[in-house]
Amino acid sequence: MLTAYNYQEFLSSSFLKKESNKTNRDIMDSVKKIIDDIQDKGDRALLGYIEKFDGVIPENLLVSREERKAAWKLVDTKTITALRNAAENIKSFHQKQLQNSRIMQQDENIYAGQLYRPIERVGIYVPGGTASYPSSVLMNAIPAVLAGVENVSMATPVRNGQPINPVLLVAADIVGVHNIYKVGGVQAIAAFAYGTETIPSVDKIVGPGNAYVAAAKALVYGDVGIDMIAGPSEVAIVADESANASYVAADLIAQAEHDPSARAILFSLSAELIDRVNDELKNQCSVLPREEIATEALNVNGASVLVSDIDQAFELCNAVAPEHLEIQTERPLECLGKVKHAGSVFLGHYTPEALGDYYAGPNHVLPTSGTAKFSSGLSVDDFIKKTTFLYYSEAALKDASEDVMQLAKQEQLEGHSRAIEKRIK
Ligand code: HSO
Ligand code: ZN
Repeated sequence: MLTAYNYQEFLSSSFLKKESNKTNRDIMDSVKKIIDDIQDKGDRALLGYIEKFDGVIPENLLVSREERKAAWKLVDTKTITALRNAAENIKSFHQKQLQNSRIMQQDENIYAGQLYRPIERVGIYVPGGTASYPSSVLMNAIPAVLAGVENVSMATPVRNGQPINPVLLVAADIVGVHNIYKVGGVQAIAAFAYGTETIPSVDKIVGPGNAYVAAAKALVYGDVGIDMIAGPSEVAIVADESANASYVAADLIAQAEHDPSARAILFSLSAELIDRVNDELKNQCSVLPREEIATEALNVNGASVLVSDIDQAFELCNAVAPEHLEIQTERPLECLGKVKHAGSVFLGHYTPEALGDYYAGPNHVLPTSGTAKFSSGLSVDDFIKKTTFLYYSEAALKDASEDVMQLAKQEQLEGHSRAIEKRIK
């Protein structure tokens, strides 16, 4: 099931090649046309695209209070409890990410520092179809609300007049999403970016989506902020002889069932473990509701790499910079220092990624496709801006004046120099 590699083979495998965004580029033209249209014509264009792509124009784009209230009656109490408990865990983890504004330099003549201020308006995109996850509502909205965002809106498509999944609406209520709009795809991103008569614009758009949504986010970036352009989900597992093959296989499958292009990589110190994991994969996939998706992902994008020692495992793993990294070894905490690049790390035999996907506290919106080399998972920081401030007394300005005027003259900006000079005379 998993394609077998050794150290050398893996180094030259496709897992370590940068993927181009070519498919995105191919669809850019059509996506740009929709965005331009909505920017120009507002609701009139927006409603036209909703009809074209989703079949029916909802009577009201804004989900009403009554619809949100009614959703609670359609969701069983176990699910509500689980969502509430998950939300509590996620809140308490993200709460500790908050930082106060600070003065970083201070004497009687000079002070300087940073003001931390929330973004005012955020739009969360929630896809329709099979990747429409209530857990993603929690993961995107909680850090925004904690950061102090005044208005958190959400957009999700309504296909052919079908009602929105009530669990999404309940999740949105639990975390305090203010407005929910029945619009999806490129239309939703354009409306959030530029605003229409019924959908106010936001300052930042977050949330996953298909290739069209990703292309739309890339196009509006700069006019508004975006979180990231997410690729297919991936997991890497570093395992030694102490690992349980059935747990390892289960976690590879949990990733693989997301998407046929999901990646699952096992770095193993034991050849025997690889054999046992492959047997387990076969057995466990055969009784999985999403067998077809998982099997395809594992066959096409699944890998096992036999490594000679733990350092070799981490060398390769850091080269992949996986979105999720599980360390199923005897002393996992001792390996944490070897991790250079990964979105989120899961330590030990009883910490499956699924725990983090839903519940434990850390965010599940994470950098994919090797982007963990330069970026981080979603946190309250994504909803905060840092504004620097500065105060100089007359005496302090005098002290600095000669250097500043010299540098201004170097750049031939005499006006700058005089702005100093006027004050020190
Ligand atoms: N593993 C996904 C998140 C998710 N899993 C949502 C289940 N629901 C990407 O990190
Ligand atoms: Zn998942």
